[in-house]
Formats: sequence, C-alpha cells, structure tokens
Amino acid sequence: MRIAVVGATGLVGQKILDVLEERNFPVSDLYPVASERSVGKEVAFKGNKYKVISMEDAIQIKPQIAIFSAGGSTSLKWAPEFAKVGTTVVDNSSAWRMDESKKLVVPEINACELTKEDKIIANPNCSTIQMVVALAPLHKKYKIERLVVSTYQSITGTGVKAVQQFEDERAGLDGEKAYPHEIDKNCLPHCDVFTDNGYTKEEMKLVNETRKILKDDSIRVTATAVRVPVVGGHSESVNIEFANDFEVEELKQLLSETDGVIVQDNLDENEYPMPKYSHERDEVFVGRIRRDYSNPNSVNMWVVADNLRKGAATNAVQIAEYLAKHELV
Ligand code: A2P
Ligand code: 11C
Repeated sequence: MRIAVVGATGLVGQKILDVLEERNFPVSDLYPVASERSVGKEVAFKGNKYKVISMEDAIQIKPQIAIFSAGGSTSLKWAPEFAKVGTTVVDNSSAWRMDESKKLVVPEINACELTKEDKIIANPNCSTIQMVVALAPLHKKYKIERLVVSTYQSITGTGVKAVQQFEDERAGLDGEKAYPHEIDKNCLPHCDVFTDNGYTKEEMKLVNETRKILKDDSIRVTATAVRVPVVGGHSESVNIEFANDFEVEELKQLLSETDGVIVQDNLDENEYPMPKYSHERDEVFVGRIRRDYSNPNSVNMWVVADNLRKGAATNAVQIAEYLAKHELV
C-alpha cells in the first residue's frame, strides 16, 4: 500500500508511524507530510529515514490511503483534495465527524459499514473512542438510556506544545503556553474551546459522537472534560443508566469477552485501570465496575486508554487495515 501520513511530525503522526511499523501494515511506499516549515526534515520508519514532503506533492503522488492528523482546518481544506485524486482519507481531526455523509468509525463496532465509496472516513475523538468500545456491547444487551461522563485527560491530547509547557513548568522554565493556566500540579476543567451552550467542544464531542457511533440519538449524554497533568492516557468516570436491569457480574463477563477491552477489577489487589499502565497499550481498560445504588438500572465504571494509541493512531491504522483487508482502496 502507498500510504501518506499527514501531520507526520506531530505526536499522533509519530505514533501512527510506530503503529504501522509494529502491526506490520503492508506499506510499500511511505509519504510523510507536514506543514511547509517541516518539508525536507526526516522522519524514521522501519529503520529508514523518509523526507517530509508538502501537501501538494503528496496529492500528485495519489497515495491509496492518507492518514491525517494535522488539525481540523488542515483536514477541511486538504482531505477533499486527496479524495478527488482517488485517495481514501482516514481523518483523525474533528472536521468531518458529524458530517452526515461521512462515517465515524471504531473498527470493533462499525467498520463493517465501510465501502469503496467512502473516501473520507472520520476517526472519532480519543475520549469518545475509549468510552464507546466499552459501551457498545452493553448498549446492545441492556440499552443505554443516559450517560454521565467525567474525563481526566492527558496533556498529550493537546499535542507537542502542551507536553513542552508541562516539561518547562517542571523545569522552572518560562516557555510557550498551550493552556491558559499552568498545568503542572493543576486540573483544568477545559478541554478544547468553549461553545455557546457553556460546554466545551470536547464535551460536545462526547455527546454527539457517542450517539452517532452507537446509532442511537435517544441516548442522553452529559459530560465534563478535565485536563490533568498526566501523559499516559485519558481516564473517564462513566455513569450509565440502562433501560434493562443487569447483574454486575454479567457486565464484567460481557466486557471481558469484548474485543479490545481488558477488565482490571480486583479490589483485593488494588487492581484498577490507570493511565500510567495503559501507556503504549492498544487496549481499553475497564474497572471499578459497581452498581449505582442511587438510581435504577445504573452502573459506574472507570475507563482508561492511551489517547494517542486506541484514541487516535491505533484506531486510524485499524481502519486502514480494514480497508486493505477488504480491498476497499
Ligand atoms: P509541523 O510539525 O510542520 O508543524 P501536534 O498536534 O502534535 O502539534 O502536530 C500537528 C501536526 O500537524 C504536525 O505534524 C504539523 O506539522 C502538522 N500540520 C500543522 N499544520 C499543517 C498544515 N497546514 N499542513 C500540513 N501539516 C500541518
Ligand atoms: C484532547 N480529544 O485530548 C482531544 C485531542 O477532536 O481530535 C484531539 C482533538 C480532537 O484534548
């Protein structure tokens, strides 16, 4: 496969290169793309160096797949240009996710809906992906009525600049700021920008993307997204109200049989998911699964995953793998 990685110098772009290599994705030619200022720089892949090329040059080459992770405005402008020359774009930004003509794909849940006609495929937001991987089998069996989610999101979700701000603060240096406040030893109830309704864009992604992926607009969702000084992954407290009652043991069993999920829930051993240990893992970890005694048919759980992997790079590469395997490009 001839593959372009757009945003190849960024945190997610670098992780996409790692994941393509680790999973032995059949790459015949690799075209790393970034902004004009990075053209000519080198990135490493499978022990070789590849020169970063411009967007225009990459389009001329007509790669079969372009995996984009270069921000929403870049995707809005350039993904259609790749699609026009026949490239299938797997886009990690928020640009196309809620577009009715585009599919929002988590392979374990809905890759089977992809066809050759899908030229721009949206990768969901990191905090949504890890939550829906755990929710999909539960929704199928017990029907979710309402979700209350609070997130504890890694600074890696904001990109290179945020990690630099964190390191500068730890080293006592005064550098460029990715956040409006200090992030070291702090929590910011503010991920992505605020919208007119008082919620952040990140919180609204959890509402809208979850409904789209689970194909059920009747699910009521409310979210609070918080940035924490953590690098390994995003954590989420998820409160779920079902239409039908359940046994907690049944939920644990169902989750432990779900593709891509690992249940870590042994209180005697202080075992529960933590971002420090989800770091560099591709699975979604679920624990603290316990009945919510304050409300009928309700449960609380704690969901953790590496936001740069299953939340971004791994999910995008899994989509590309599905396209390759089913000869959709
Ligand atoms: P560059 O390194 O040249 O700025 P992160 O989210 O980790 O900050 O990374 C963003 C990625 O998106 C980087 O690879 C960045 O390239 C790339 N990028 C940003 N703007 C553009 C653009 N206009 N065209 C192509 N790539 C872009
Ligand atoms: C975060 N979810 O951690 C973001 C990062 O919509 O793809 C990715 C932003 C997006 O802040």
